[in-house]
Order: sequence, then C-alpha cells, then structure tokens
Amino acid sequence: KILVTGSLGQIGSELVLKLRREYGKGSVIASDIRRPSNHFVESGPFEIVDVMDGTRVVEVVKKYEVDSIIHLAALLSALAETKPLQAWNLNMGGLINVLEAARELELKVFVPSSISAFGPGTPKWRTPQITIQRPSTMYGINKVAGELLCDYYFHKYGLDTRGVRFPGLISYGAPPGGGTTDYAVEIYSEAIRKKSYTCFVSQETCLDMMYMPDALNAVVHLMEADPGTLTCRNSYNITAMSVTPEDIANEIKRHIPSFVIDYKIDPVRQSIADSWPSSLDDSAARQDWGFNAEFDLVEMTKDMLEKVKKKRS
Ligand code: VAH
Repeated sequence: KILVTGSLGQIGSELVLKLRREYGKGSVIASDIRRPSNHFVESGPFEIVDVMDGTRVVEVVKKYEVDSIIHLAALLSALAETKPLQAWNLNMGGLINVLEAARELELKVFVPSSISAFGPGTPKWRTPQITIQRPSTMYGINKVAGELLCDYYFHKYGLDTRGVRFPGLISYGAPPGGGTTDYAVEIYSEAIRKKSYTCFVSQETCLDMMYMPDALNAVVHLMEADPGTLTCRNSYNITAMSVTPEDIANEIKRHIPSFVIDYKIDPVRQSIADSWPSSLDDSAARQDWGFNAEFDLVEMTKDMLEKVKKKRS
C-alpha cells in the first residue's frame, strides 16, 4: 500500500491516478491538507493529512498498513520565497515527520529533489550527479537539506529512501502551484484559450524541463528498482529537454501559427530561474535503473495541446 502526501498538487494529482492504474485503486491512499474534488474520492481512498502532524502520518500509515510513502507535500520555489520561514517549517518539518514514521514502521520512502537543489556556482550544462550544491533559494536549501536528511536516514537507520532531482515539470492535470517553471505549464493553456501568452521569465531562459508522463515513470521505475543497483539514492539527476520560452513558443506556433508570446519579467522568478542548471547529466539514473525520457519538445507540445484542448471541450 502506498501513501501519497500532497496528492492534490501538480505531481500528486497525476501520480495517484497512475499508481492506481498500475497497482489497483485500493493500494494507493491519496492524502492532502484539504478535501479533493469528487474525481479523487471516487477513484480510491483519500485522507486529510497535514504532514506537520507526525502522529497523523503514523495513524494513516497504520490504518491502511502502508509500506511506502511518496512524499510530495511542499511549498514550491516562488511561493517559498514569499514566505521562507513557513517554507522551511513545512518542507523540513513535514519531511522529518515522514522519515520518522518510515523509520518507526520500516517503510520505503520516495522524496523528490529538483534542479533547484543547484545554485549559481554549479556547472549549468550537463550538471554532474555529484557537484557543488549551494542554492540561493529557500526551496533549494530545503531540497539540498532534504537530500542529505534522506541519505542520513539511509546510512544511519538503513531506511530505504530514494529520490530524483526533477527538472521543471510540464503537465495539464492540476493547475501550477507556485513554482518558477509554471510559465511552461501556463503557456499551453493560454495558447489554446487566447492564442497568446505573457511570459514572466526572459525568452533566453534555458532550463531543464520534463513532460509529466516521463516524471511519473521515473517515480515508478525508481521505486521498483532493485535496491542493490542504486549507487546514489538521494537524489538521482534525471533530464529530458533543455528549452527556453522561445523554443516552446516556436513549437506551439507550428500548431497554432497565430500564437504570440510577449514578456513581462518577474525579477524574483527570473533570478530563481537564472540560478538553476540548463541540463543535467542523468547517466547514473540511466545506468542504475534504466531511466529514459520518452518525450522531447516536439512530442510533448503535440500531446499537451491535444490534451488541453480536450480538457476545455
Ligand atoms: C518549482 N516546479 O518551480 C518546481 C520545480 C525545478 C522547478 O522545483 O519550484
């Protein structure tokens, strides 16, 4: 049985449905701090869980005899910069509660890291699996501390912790939740809705990005990997494409020739994006557990526009 925290977020809302398809509805307990819309309730068990309440986490784990936790509840980068103390408390307090519950009940834990775990001093191209990590954002500090904490629980208690460093994720399921890479999500729905988009980072901002189906496959493949093959648990670099808003806009124009993009830079999110790498070296993930992204910009754009159109009809 798998407990997913932060199930109503950008990753959680799609991961829960995928896991339920893979393992059966009753095997995946979705949870979040607020009640879901009905499609979640219908598709399987749901519990209100505030990860800041450690006893509640243990209670739900025991109630359903959970053996794995996928911990997604967090404040994302842009939001975290507006309330850094709350971000620290939730991102680190929630994580330690999950790790303590997992230690006590011997669970397997997946905790996502992110390209935000790297900072301005990190090599931006083919960022190595092991390299300098001095992020300049609260969220990035939380991600690096989270990676170290998960490795600590693995080495000190033998806890089976695993994680990947996600690029910016692009999806059409849930609305973006306060991330810096939200422009890459919004641009597709705006292209369909009004054939134009005003982007809050500059046209040459090049970041490592990934389509949600590849991200969800990475979670499943890493969680199913033989532990003996894992050479670096928290957290594996994974990558799919290095794109700028201009690259995305040009690809959209191939489908919607009248689409126009303009730019109104948000200095806060621009400075966050400028501190992140453009492409990661994912050779360790490929070697250890066969990671391989299937979607590039062309394939993703075709699928995204189709799915966003269908969602609106
Ligand atoms: C964010 N989407 O923007 C997340 C992610 C790499 C970006 O961590 O905060």
